[in-house]
Amino acid sequence: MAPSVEELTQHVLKGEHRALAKAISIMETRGQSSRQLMKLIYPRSGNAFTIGFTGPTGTGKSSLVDKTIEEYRKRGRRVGVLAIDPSSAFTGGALLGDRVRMMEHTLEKDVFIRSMASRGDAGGLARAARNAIRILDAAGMDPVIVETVGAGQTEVQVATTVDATVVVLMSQLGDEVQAFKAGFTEIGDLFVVNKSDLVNPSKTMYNIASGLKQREDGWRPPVLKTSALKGTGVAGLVDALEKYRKHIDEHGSREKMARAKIEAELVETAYSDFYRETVDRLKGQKDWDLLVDRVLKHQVDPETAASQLARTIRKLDG
Ligand SMILES: Nc1nc2c(ncn2[C@@H]2O[C@H](COP(=O)(O)OP(=O)(O)O)[C@@H](O)[C@H]2O)c(=O)[nH]1
Ligand SMILES: [Mg+2]
Repeated sequence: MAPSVEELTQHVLKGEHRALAKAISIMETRGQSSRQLMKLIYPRSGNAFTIGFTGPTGTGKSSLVDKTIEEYRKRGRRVGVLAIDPSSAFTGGALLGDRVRMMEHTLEKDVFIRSMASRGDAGGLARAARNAIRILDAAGMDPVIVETVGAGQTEVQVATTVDATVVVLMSQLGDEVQAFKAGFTEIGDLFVVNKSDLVNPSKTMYNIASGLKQREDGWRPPVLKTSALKGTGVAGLVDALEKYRKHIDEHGSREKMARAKIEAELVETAYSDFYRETVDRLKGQKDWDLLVDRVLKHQVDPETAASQLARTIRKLDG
C-alpha cells in the first residue's frame, strides 16, 4: 500500500531522501495529493535561507553550486539543491551533466540534490519549484539552493521566490554586456564573475559594478570573483551570502520582500488555476464550436465573441 500523505510528511520532516524525492514529484506532476501535502508541509517551512544561482549557460553555475555546497557543509549546514534547466526539456543533456557533476554530494546524508525539468509550462515549473523549496526547507535543509538558466520568465519567477539571487557571469566575449541587456541587473543581489583562472576578471567586475546602484534598504550588490574549477573565492561568496542574509533580516527587507513574494505567488497561482478551469468551461459550452465557426467565417469578430464568452462565464458564476 502506498504511504498516506501524513506518513509521507513525517518522512519528509525527518529528511529522508526517498520521501523528499517522492514529495517533490507529487508537486511537480501536481498529483492528487499535492494540495494536501502542501497543507501539511507549509506550516513547517519558512526557516531556510533560499538562494538562487542564475546566469547564462556555461558560466559555471553548476560547478559553483557544487563548491558552495562544500563550503556550507564545512560550516556544518545541511544543504538542499534544485537544478532547474529548461534546456533539458529538449535535450536532456544539460540535466544529465548537472546530475553527474553534482553526484558526489548526492551520496552524503546532509545534502539533497534534485533536478526539475520544465514540462513546457514556465508558470507550472516556478510553482513546482516554490513548493519543492518548501519541502527541502521543512526537511531542515538550510540553505536551499536553486540553479536556473538565463533570465526568462521562470528565472524571474524563481528569483522572486528566493531570498538571495546570485548572478553568475564570466569575462569572455563581452558576455557581461549581453547578460545585462538580458535583464540580470534587476534580479541580482550578488554578482559573481566566475572562471577567474582563465581571464583576469577586473575589467568585467568593474563594468558590472558601475551598472549597479545602492538599493533603498542600503544594500549594494557586491561583485565577486571565483574560480569554481580551483575553488577560489567560494568562501568569500558564502561569507557575502551570509552577510546579505543578516542584512535583509536586520533591515526588515526580508519581511517586506516576503510579503511581495507571497502576493505575487497568490496572484499567479490563483490565476493559473482559474485560467485552467475557465478554458475547460469555455470549451465545454454547447455553443463553443458554433461560436468558433462564426468567427472563422467572419460572421462575428473575435472581440465581440470573447466578450460574449466572458459574459456567459460570469452568468454561470451567478
Ligand atoms: N576554467 C574554468 N572552467 C570552469 C569554471 N567553472 C566551470 N567551468 C567549466 O565550464 C563548463 C560549464 O560549467 P557548468 O558548471 O556546467 O556551467 P553552467 O551551465 O553555468 O551550469 C564546464 O566545462 C566546467 O568545467 C572555472 O571557474 N574555471
Ligand atoms: Mg548548470
